Amino acid sequence: MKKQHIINKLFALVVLAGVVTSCGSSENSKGALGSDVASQAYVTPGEHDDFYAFMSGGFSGQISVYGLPSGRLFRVIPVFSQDPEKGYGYNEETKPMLETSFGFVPWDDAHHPELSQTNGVPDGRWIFINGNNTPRIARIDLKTFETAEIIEIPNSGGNHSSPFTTENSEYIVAGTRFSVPFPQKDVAIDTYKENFKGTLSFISVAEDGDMDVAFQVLLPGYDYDLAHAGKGKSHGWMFFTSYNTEEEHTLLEVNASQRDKDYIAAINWKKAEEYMAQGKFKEMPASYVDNHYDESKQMAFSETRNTVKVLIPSECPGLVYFLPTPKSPHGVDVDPTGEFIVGNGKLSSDMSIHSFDKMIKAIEGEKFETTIDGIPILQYEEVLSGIVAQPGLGPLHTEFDGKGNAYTSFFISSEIVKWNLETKEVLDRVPAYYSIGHLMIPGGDSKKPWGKYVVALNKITKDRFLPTGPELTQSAQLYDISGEKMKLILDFPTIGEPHYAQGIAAELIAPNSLKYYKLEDNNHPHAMKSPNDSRIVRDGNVVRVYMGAIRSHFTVDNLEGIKVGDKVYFHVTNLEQDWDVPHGFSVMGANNAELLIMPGQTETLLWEPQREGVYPFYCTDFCSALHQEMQGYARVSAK
Ligand code: CUK
Ligand code: CUA
Repeated sequence: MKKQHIINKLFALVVLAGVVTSCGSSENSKGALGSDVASQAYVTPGEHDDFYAFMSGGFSGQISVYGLPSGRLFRVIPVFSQDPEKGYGYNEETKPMLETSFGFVPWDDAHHPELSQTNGVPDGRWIFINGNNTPRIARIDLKTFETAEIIEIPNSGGNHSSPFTTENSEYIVAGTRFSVPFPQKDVAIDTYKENFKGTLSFISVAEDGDMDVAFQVLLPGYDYDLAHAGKGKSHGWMFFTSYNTEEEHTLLEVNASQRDKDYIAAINWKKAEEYMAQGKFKEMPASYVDNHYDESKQMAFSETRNTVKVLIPSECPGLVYFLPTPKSPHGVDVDPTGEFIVGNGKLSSDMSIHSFDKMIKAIEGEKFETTIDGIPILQYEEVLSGIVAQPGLGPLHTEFDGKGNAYTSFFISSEIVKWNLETKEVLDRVPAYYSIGHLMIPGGDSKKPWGKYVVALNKITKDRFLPTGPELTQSAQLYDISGEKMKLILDFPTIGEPHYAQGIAAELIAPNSLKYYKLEDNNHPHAMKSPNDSRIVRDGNVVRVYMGAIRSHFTVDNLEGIKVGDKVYFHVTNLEQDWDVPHGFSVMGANNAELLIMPGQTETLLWEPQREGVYPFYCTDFCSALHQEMQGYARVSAK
């Protein structure tokens, strides 16, 4: 309560600051954007945007897809959520995607979308995103914009520092936000120091995208918050921030931030591969599932896994080092050259920037303060490149423009600060309305940022949009960064709480976008290839209705012989072979959702009729002038 009060006061100050700085210019103040600024975000009707932006949907468990610079919303991709618009998580084909070792979990808290990369540059094949709550990582196929795989992360408690990629998506990583008993067991919480451990997971990504838990690194019981991979000269390393290095189990602030410095954990994953090849891992029991959507069968399958390979740093010298970093570092970001490692201590008033070259020298010269569980702690001064002095309050995340500049978000002072990587000099600052969390430059965490825009992903909306009751839309802001000074050019609303986002040039995705599924390649076990395959098959109380959908009728439109207590599976195949002609299907009283079937695809709705009668069904997606005639009846008789 008190905290909220202080935050409100800070807002007032920040708003005031915004008004004051905008007096002399028309920039960045509410409602005062000049027409030249407004036109920069304007995309003429019929024209396309230059970039795709993928925003995490936060606690909606989704990803939303926007165009930049227009801020237009194109699609919401359900990932860790059921979505009645698309039937995802309701139809029989996609339900297995939401299976976990805890059963069906149709919700999660998604924070960080991360595009797959080739040679350190986003390549437009897939986007990954973490489920924070029930630790999972999803892979979304950017040909179809559909979730293709969800893998659970074992031995993790909160999957926050995830899923950041290496330069060729050899691995994506997942670090546990909460340390937990390892392996999980019933112990007193105040035995934290002896029983709780942190794990960092390296998930391999095969050529076809298939994810696997390749290995885990067992670490002290800290909280591992965020990560980013080395690139260029630092390729082969992965950096994770940690806080609560006091290993407290009750995180009232007084406990968890006593220390002057926490750590960035630097993991040499090339070395890890050597240790794996030498068999230096421990095979530990673990229970987790891996769910795949098989595109050929158009169906998801769950597989349970029972073991995981674990590397223990004290038995693997050279695998892990700790870099002392002031005051609860949150984000850790590596610049496009791979030299600067920016760990943002959110309770620190300065920013300490580490040097990769100095880190290697410090390792070679054994400039260690001490070791913890066999992990050397490097001397702070030996790895420090320099300090950005007093840049703002509450630094969180940093992205890069590829021209030697860094852009850091400051939550408490609610601003973006641009500074020079070499000189550590602050070059520009703009207010963000209000309380910015992450920020995103298209390609801004990769080797080659596009560097034209930065998007602020703000935590608080307040008065930026028309009010909608107690819950307001989320607030993003777009700034032009092509000049020396940042210029605010657009406010746009977003879905859920978008933590992080990723952007990519449209031409890397648009030409590969699938237009429809080929009927001849449809190997769904209940697919139809032509209207002649329509039929109704009964096996005990299971009734399968093979139904085609084609403008503008269902190939079975009068259905009799169903009894109360039957399980009726409507296997509906969309027989169209053309772009942008989905059909929908639902039946009155269906107690799950509708289907939305893409051309060439088969989807299944389970209906368990409760009462006798005659029930209409119809197509839910407007498909032709005779869409309204695309309908039928199902008759249900007594048992
Ligand atoms: S984050 Cu997840 S709590 Cu700074 Cu990536 Cu907001
Ligand atoms: Cu098919 Cu409307």
